[in-house]
Amino acid sequence: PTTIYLSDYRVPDFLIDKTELSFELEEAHTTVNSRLYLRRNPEALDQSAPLELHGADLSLESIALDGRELAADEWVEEGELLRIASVPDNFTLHCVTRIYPQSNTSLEGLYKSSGMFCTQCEAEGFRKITYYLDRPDVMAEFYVDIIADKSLYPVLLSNGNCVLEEDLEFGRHRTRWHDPFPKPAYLFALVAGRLSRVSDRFRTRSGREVDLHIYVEDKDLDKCEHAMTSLKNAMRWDEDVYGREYDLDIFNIVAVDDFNMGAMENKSLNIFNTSCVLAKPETTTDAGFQRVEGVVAHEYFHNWSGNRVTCRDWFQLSLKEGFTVFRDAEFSADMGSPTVKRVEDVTLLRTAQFAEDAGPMAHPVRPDSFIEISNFYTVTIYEKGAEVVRMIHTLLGAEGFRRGSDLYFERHDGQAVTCEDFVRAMEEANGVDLQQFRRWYSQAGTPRLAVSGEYDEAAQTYTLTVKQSCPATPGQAEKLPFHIPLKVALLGEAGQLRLNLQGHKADPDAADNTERVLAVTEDTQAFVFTDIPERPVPSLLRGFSAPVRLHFDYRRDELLTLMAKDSDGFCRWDASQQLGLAEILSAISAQESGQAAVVAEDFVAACRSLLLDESLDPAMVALMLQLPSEAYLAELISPVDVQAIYRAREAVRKGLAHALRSELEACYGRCDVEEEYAANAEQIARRSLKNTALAYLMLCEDGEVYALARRQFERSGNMTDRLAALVAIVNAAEPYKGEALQRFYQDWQHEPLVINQWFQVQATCRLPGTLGRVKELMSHPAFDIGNPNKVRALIGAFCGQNAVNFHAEDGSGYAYLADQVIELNRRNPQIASRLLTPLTKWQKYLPAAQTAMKAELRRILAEPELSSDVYEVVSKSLQ
Ligand code: DPP
Ligand code: ZN
Repeated sequence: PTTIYLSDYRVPDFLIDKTELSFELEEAHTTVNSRLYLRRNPEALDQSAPLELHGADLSLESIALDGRELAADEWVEEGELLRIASVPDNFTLHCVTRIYPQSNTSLEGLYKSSGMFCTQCEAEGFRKITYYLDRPDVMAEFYVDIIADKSLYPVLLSNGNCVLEEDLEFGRHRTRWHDPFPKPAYLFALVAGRLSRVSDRFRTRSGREVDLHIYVEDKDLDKCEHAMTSLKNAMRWDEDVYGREYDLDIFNIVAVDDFNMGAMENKSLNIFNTSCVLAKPETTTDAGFQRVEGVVAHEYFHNWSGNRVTCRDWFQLSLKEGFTVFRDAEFSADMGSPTVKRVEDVTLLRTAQFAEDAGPMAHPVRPDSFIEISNFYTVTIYEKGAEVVRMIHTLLGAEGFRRGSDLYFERHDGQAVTCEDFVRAMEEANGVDLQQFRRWYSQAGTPRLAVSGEYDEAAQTYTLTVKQSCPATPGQAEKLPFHIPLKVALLGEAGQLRLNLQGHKADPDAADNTERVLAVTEDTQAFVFTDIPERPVPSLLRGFSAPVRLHFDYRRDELLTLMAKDSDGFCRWDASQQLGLAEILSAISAQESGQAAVVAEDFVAACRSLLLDESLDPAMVALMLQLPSEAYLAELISPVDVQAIYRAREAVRKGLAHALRSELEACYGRCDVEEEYAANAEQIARRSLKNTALAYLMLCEDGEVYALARRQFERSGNMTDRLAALVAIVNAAEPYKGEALQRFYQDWQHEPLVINQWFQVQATCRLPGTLGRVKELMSHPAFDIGNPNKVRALIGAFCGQNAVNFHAEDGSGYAYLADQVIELNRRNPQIASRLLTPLTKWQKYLPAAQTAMKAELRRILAEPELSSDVYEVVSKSLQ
């Protein structure tokens, strides 16, 4: 496998003005006719370069240039390139290739999923369909014919507008599609199948009537309403917030059961994993509803941030993904509870992304090199990329950011551009200098901020001293200081203090001047606030204003103050997490010295006030009551002793449950209201607190709480409550468990997405014996290793979300994962490589675990025919 470098980027030697494709879909194979209208790129360095087209797993039937069949010595095939040495400056190339979608298990290119044909071309899947310039800076207008049996495949879809429909002989039919917007091959899509649809309309701000369709299997027609509502909300939101309208008369979504990613933003023909589009209360949890809303919006927003303005090369992936995640996060915040959404996103970032940044696969938001681009659809590109865009938003303010995005879209519409182009538009629209800020794109690693505060009573000043540093990452030993927006407030007895920063004017944007964004740009910097009448408690990194690890040596009472009083929801929640961490750390010490863990009275009291305070948002109460996750603790504690962390965390949870039992019961009762299900913020919040209370109550381990869980399991009509009860039952020493799992299966065996939940509940069970059960489930008739959702629900969930069992001291979890990766390596390299993540973090664990994990990585590396996907991750992890 070879490494590809950003620094080697060259403009394409050839451009394609028009691409005509014709697909003849049959049961044994598919024939693809392609006619490419090519010309030399006047900007290419080498004006006599040969034509090199990408192609993979294709069987070429014929190739003709300007109508003349090429002789065998006029072209060569080398690896993934087909080279024609001598071509004119303008010509058409006609290729006929044969492909085998039925046996394509990689789910990349054209493949079959439960009876339907569909495609996934991002990033480099189009080359599995026909020979092409498969790179995002080659954009062509597409005309696509699809021919197939009409009774098996009555619906034939591609991008753009349908311009022809006709019946052919032998029961076949043809549709022709034209997409007027030039696009790179990765946005091409084709769907053929027996599908039903739900339709609606949307009228854009300028009066365009858009037909909206969601295509699903007949049995799923009752699960489309939420996606449709979300789509319309997203279309309106993009008009309101970004001034961006939809640009065609038709917008299609298709749901597919076998899909590597969540969804794909193909122009006007989005293809979705069923798990990200189907929803109804009986089968879908609140989290599922929110995921559908977020993903539908994300893919729709790509129409501007991704399709109209796309990426020059794959190193710029975050240009579209970071920006679009930021856009969908803001959308979800506006549709629901902004603070809850922020806390959830920060939680993901601080666990998964910080871990990635600290591990062997660490890479900048704009990577410098890769072996396999599919490995770079990461939390760094997506979530950290979104944080980088959010910081620009924080630095420029909402209006400044909008000026920047307007300029970006206007200047680059129809182009394939870079992260640099994005930053420059933001700069130029606002007359600011983001030179140092650009380091966020080029430097990997999570910056650390060590902050200290000093109050000078005589001078009435408060000085915050901020030191930044960033650990080395692979290939980047030294880091230069970042430009970090640090949002702060100072809490006094009676509320937030007015902020006068020495040497600075008052912040004109801050309405009451009690919150300020400090520009941290140097290694060490002091910020002096004047006229501070009392010793304040600093509220730091408000709203998580930068993706950094911040340390401030808070006293306990200060954390309790922040937890009870801070007006910033993120900081309030974060204070609760720091207090929870302290409890867990002290429980670990207690265990080491053979003592029982005791939860501190003041922490119990703080949690009690949360439970009793009915004025608080129940969703926030639920989040604050949840102790830092094992995954987050693994980021904070070194080395990671998985078993000790798990036992300590459980001991603290148990301590809280016993101390707060009556409050938890009362809270449960208050939240347990009979109402018609709605996926709105208010109801979701209530269910979230109710189920948090239930999980705690289960730790009291008696018949009364078990009865409560059973009752909830048996009576609830929505999947959120039903599944939460099932999780509680499965994780308890509850004899009813087998029966509950059985019932759940009986009730839902006809719903694959629900059965995925059923697999996941069992795979994430914390009790001993889980690996054995997971192995048994792999031969359950409902399991299918070819279906990525099933693999994620069972194998992925066990290895990624069940630390205490995956890290079993006998190494059985590691060996299991390696076996699965080896099995999936050939079948579906993307999924195999994705599954590997937990093994790559070996450096964090105790020596014995490290040895066992590395041994499994070596075993994988020794396999013959490793895919480039798996090879890259394993070899980098062992470096
Ligand atoms: N389908 C993926 C996403 O939308 C890749 N573009 O993020
Ligand atoms: Zn995306």
